[in-house]
Amino acid sequence: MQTKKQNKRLLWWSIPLIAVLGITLYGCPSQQNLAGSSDAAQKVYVAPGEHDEFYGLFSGGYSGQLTTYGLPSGRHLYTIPVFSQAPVSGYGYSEETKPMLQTTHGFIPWDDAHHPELSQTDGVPDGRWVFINANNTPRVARIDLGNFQTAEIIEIPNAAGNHASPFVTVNTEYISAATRFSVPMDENTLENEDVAISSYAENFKGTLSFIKIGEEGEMSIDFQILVPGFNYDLSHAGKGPSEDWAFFTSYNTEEAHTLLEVNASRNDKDFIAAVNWRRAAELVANGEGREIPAEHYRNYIDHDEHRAKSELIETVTVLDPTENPGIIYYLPTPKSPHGVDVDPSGRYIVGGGKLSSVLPVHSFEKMIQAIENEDFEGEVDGIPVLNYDSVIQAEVENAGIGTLHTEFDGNGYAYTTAFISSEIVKWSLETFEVVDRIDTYYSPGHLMIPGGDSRQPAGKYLVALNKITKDRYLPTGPELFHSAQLIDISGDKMELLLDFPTDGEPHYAQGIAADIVKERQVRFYPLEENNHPDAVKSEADTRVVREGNEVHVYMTTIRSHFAPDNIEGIQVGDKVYFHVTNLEQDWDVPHGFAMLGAQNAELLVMPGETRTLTWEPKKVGVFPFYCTDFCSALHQEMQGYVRVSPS
Ligand code: CUK
Ligand code: CUA
Repeated sequence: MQTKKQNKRLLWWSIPLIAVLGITLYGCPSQQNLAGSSDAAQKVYVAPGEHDEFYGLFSGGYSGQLTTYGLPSGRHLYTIPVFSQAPVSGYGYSEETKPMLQTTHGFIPWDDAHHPELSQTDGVPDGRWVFINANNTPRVARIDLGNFQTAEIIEIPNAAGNHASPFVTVNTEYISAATRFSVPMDENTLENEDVAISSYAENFKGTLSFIKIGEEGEMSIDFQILVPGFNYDLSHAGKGPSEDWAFFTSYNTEEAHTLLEVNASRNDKDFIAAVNWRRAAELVANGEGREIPAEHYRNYIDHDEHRAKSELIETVTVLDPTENPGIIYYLPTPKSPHGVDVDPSGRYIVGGGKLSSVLPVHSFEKMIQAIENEDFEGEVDGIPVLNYDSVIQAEVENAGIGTLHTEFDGNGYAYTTAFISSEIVKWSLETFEVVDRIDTYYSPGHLMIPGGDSRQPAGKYLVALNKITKDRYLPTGPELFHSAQLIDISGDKMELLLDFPTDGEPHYAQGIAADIVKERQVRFYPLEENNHPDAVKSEADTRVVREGNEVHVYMTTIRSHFAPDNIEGIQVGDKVYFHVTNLEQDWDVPHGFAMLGAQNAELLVMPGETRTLTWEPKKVGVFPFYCTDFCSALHQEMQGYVRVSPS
């Protein structure tokens, strides 16, 4: 999926396609659904004080964050800052969190986050972490679901745009990444080169990356596979029989570099790349592949010091398929596929044919046979292309127009979004026939069933993540929040239950039973475990220290005062560091810190943590600071002054 604007363009030029197919655009936008019955209301009602059954973890798209909703209520619970600065908490502003946003392009305070993916154990979401990709400056983040905070971000070198990411293998051995845009790469170093864009076909290349996940979740790029200069779109790892494999869609196999909406839609078929990651990993472990210079940052929370640190990594290992046969094969797949989804049994690989009239379903078993029989219809840059007729299991007919993504209910059915015909289509994994369809409002991109891309879906609810909102809510000017729709899939017929607005542009989402995540929750950080070098553990230790032009204020907060609360001896031209330690040892008692004229944001300091805000006073006078979070009846009294004198 592209941006709203690009989608509308896709919609626009796809109209002739619809006519050609002789299918009318149904789901007329003005038609109302029957949701709103007391039955639907009953199903989404979560009484005051009660908890939702599922956590929904939604990507924020161009907000760069990850938002959390309760399901079935659709209540917005929390927003986790990931790739974008968040003034609300000081993420990306405080000295402790700034290193998270470090890249080889410098400090990047924004990105476009598309796909959250839960860690899995034995193919089932385990509630430890959720990963999410940065599409613009290629990165992947890991969020700890114990505290709902970003714990780590790794940059992906030799890539431009990271869209097909970060999908997990069955035991979270690896997560995937891939370049969305191919770029010119030097033959030996893979460094981006200064060449004519028209030399695309000759010079541009792509990479697929496999990021290894350690015991504690630490991320490292184990290897990259060099691939032809297509666009790589989505991925999913296999499971069960296919668990050693991962699948990536590619479009623009035409290798066009201009007006892709026409020039990259010429080929009858593009490819799903099937990668034997297990074999590739073994090759790398045995010393195969080439280690090349490829600087990239790994930013992580140092749990001892409770703050982020940046580490520059200098190399990466690259596997060239021509030198390492057997690690990658192409499955021809009709017309610019978008999503690629593997059913819970691991037997079927479903492509999303954006411009295709049928939904292609490949068979893993047939794929393995075709590889063994060398049943190839050709090769591209040394990568064998399997024979379409030999690997295809079924072409689902009448699955809607503009099919994008598929999830599964674990009861033998698949659900596919159709962007152009604006509907969700339910089909059988046995007969490959459509059994039900429901209109969505409007134009769904991804959909989500809790566990719906795992071995064990909870086939109760489905969330449609719609790209276009129009008239669904009270109008808010030209910009409307995107709309999610909750659909009951527990019966034979899908039933629309609820609309709820979302923040940013949620592309994909994940859902997980609330109990699994609830168990892991941290309520505060023990003060005795805070080894931040600028922490103070009691008011007796608070102090102001001058080092040349730098002034360090070691402060504490506790209901309802700062220590110290009056600070003198600051001069214009100083750089003041407020190191604020929250002494509270209780759940849900952060204190805030805001300084008049501070050039960045506030701080929101969690109980037991230390956060640092800098301030460069420009004027002489006495300036107040205060707590921004209503923490007690005397919150309004929680204030202080800084006196600034001439230098
Ligand atoms: S998505 Cu990223 S452009 Cu279909 Cu996974 Cu929307
Ligand atoms: Cu502390 Cu308000």
